[in-house]
Amino acid sequence: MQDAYPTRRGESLEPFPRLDPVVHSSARFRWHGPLDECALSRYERDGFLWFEGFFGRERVEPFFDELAELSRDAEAMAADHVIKDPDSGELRSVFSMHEISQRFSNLTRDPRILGMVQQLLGSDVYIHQSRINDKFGFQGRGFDWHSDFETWHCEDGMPRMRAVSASILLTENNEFNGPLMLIPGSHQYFAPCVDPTPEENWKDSLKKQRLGVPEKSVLRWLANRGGIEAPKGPPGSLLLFECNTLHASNMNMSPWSRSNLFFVYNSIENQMQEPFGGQKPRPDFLAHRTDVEPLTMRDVAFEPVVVPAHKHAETTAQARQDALE
Ligand code: 6CS
Ligand code: FE
Repeated sequence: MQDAYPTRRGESLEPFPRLDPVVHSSARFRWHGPLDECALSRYERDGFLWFEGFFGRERVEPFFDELAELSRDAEAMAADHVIKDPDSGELRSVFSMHEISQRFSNLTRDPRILGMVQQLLGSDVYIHQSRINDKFGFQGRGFDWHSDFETWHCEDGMPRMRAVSASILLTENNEFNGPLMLIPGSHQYFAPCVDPTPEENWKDSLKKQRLGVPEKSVLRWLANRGGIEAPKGPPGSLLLFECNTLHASNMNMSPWSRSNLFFVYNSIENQMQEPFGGQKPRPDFLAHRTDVEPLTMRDVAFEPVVVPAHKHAETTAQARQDALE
């Protein structure tokens, strides 16, 4: 089979410009969504859009509480889709939250988020993967540089770059607790990786990623062109990022936890095939491939978006207060 995005072939391959559009415009979706032309072209240029305070803090608190409840449930914590830190045993990621919880499922169909995602992907969409990444105070480990698309293409068989991640902050992200870092413009290139993927790589990679990290010379070249940005803000802030945008995060050196929720939306026209790396497909909780249905907007009245005028010092103080309670 011809592979548009060869990677992990055991040899060093040059990066090359992406073969897919960034905004997959279609007349039906392009002109009927919340994003204006200015936002669409910013996304096209940078590979992400940041909305500080998109939801109010009180709107996302129940999601964090539900996660805290889950972490106290020994049986739930033993499930395959719950990933723990190999050193501390603390929660690192929980996958498939939208299948476990109605509250999370409803949020995937929030009309404002879904409206933007459909506009970017130019079609109906479904959830390819959902997860919470948790970094506890003083110990939460980081994630090395990677493009999610590179993994999803190689390990799950995602054919083209036509997916977008929505990351909703459940706790404040600040410069101390390991916020996500992105390389603006990096989504314009596909950076093939070298080492081949062993079977069941996901059992290790979700704890500590070794494969799927581009070569340092390529990372240097892309970061020198686009710089590095780390959006920071209060709980309820939203980051939309293109599936091929390179990102990473540092360890959490602060006492405050950093919890981010991710919904990965994929175009209904870009469903999984056989993994391009040649291994067995990963489980459905990592890459949804069975009974895929397009999402429909949640049938509720629009809740007004209240954007509080948070100042950084106030939110940091609030995070400190939350940690003490
Ligand atoms: O293996 C995966 O699907 C993923 N791994 C990383 C490091 N980021 C995105 C995704 O959850
Ligand atoms: Fe990632």
